[in-house]
Amino acid sequence: MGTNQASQAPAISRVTIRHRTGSISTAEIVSVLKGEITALHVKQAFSTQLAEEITANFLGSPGLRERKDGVPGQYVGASHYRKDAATYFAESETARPYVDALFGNLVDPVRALFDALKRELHNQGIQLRLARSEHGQANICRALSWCGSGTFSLDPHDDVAQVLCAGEGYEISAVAHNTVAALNFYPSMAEEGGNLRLWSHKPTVADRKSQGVEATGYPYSAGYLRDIPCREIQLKPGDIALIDGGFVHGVTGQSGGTRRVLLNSFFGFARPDLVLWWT
Ligand SMILES: O=C(O)CCC(=O)C(=O)O
Ligand SMILES: [Fe+2]
Repeated sequence: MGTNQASQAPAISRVTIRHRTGSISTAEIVSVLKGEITALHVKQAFSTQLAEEITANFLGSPGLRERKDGVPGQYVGASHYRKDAATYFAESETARPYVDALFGNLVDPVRALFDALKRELHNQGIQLRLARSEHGQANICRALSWCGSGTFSLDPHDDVAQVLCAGEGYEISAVAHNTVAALNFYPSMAEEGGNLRLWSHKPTVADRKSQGVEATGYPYSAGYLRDIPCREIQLKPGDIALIDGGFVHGVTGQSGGTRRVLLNSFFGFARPDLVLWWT
C-alpha cells in the first residue's frame, strides 16, 4: 500500500438534516456545534421586512466589494479565507460600519442569535466571544452574493481547511479540530436554484492533499464527488441554515432576476470552555 490517498474512494459520513419552521433554539445550535446533527434548516426564521431591508442595504452599500481571492462573488464585511491575521482583523475593523448598516434601524438577527447562544453557553460555564487579535476583532457576520455561473454558483468546498491553515496570529486554528459551524441567514434567493447541497463526506487532511486543496478546501472536483451521496436544502428568503462546515457543501447554479444574498458567520469550540465566532 502506498501513501497516495488519491486512489482510495472518499469515506462516506452520514448527513442528518433537521428541518423546522419559525424560531431557532439554542439547544439545536449546540447540537450542530457538538456534531450531533449535520445541518439545521429553519424556514421563515426572520421576517420578510427584515429580509428586504438587508437585501436593499447590501445592494446599495458603499462597502460592497468584488471578491479577488479566486471565489466569484461580491461581499460586504471581511473574510479570513487566504488572509493573514493582520489583514483580516484590519479589514474587519474597516468594514464594521458597513456591516452594521446592513440592518438599518432594525434589530440584527445574527446578533440576537449570538446573544442567545452566549447566554446559553454561559450557563454551561462556556464563554462565547468574537475572535480577536492585536489588530482588531471579527465582525458578527459578512454579507455575500455568489456569482459563479454553471453547475454551481459557489463550488463544492469545506470550511475547515481555511481554519486549520489560518496561520500565525489567529486563535481560530484550534477550532478546526472540532466542529466548524457555518451559520447562514438568507435575506434573498434567486428565482431558481441557489440551493445548499451537502455531500456525505468530511474530507481529511490526506483527502485535501490528494485533491490539491490542502490549505483552502476549495474547490472539490465533480470527479472526486461523483460517487458520494448528496442532499439539498431548498432555501427561501427568511430561512436560516446552520451546518457542520466540515462536510463538503456548495451552492447550486441559479437563474432569474433576483440576487441571492446571505449573511454568513462561523463558530466553534477552541477549548472546552471557549467558543469563538468569526467570518
Ligand atoms: O451560500 C451558501 O448557502 C453557503 C455559503 C458557504 O458555504 C460559505 O460561505 O462558506
Ligand atoms: Fe462554506
